[in-house]
Amino acid sequence: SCCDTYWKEFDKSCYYFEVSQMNWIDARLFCKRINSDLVIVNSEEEQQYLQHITGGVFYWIGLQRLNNTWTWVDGSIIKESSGFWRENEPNNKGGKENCVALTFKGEWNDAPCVNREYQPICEI
Ligand code: 2F8
Ligand code: CA
Repeated sequence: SCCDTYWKEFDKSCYYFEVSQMNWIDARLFCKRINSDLVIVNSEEEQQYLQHITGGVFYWIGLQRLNNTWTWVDGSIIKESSGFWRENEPNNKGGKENCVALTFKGEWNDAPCVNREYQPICEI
């Protein structure tokens, strides 16, 4: 167990589940201030780990739509079809849903990057 106090370990990563809510931009800054970034979900196993631990709470993850492309905070991109989306998502409701959150069941939803406050999950 290499993770610092208050961090949780899974498959060589450490995760910090922050309890205060903020918009996606501030969530990313929050993670950076503690030497991490918003979580990148690289596998079904990681998705399931997050899904188990986050039940009932909405959290930001490190995925955003940039130039119509789903882009992780490390710059890597994914096909929309490879995500763990909630049914009928992403729907870009209102035309401004460019950031991604885990819903209360841990599935992904596109949501507005500002004027919407969820808790950050940071990963190192
Ligand atoms: O029904 C799904 C829909 O729910 C909300 O809109 C009513 C979400 N809005 C926000 O999170 C701001 C939508 O993103 C979501 O698609
Ligand atoms: Ca949506």
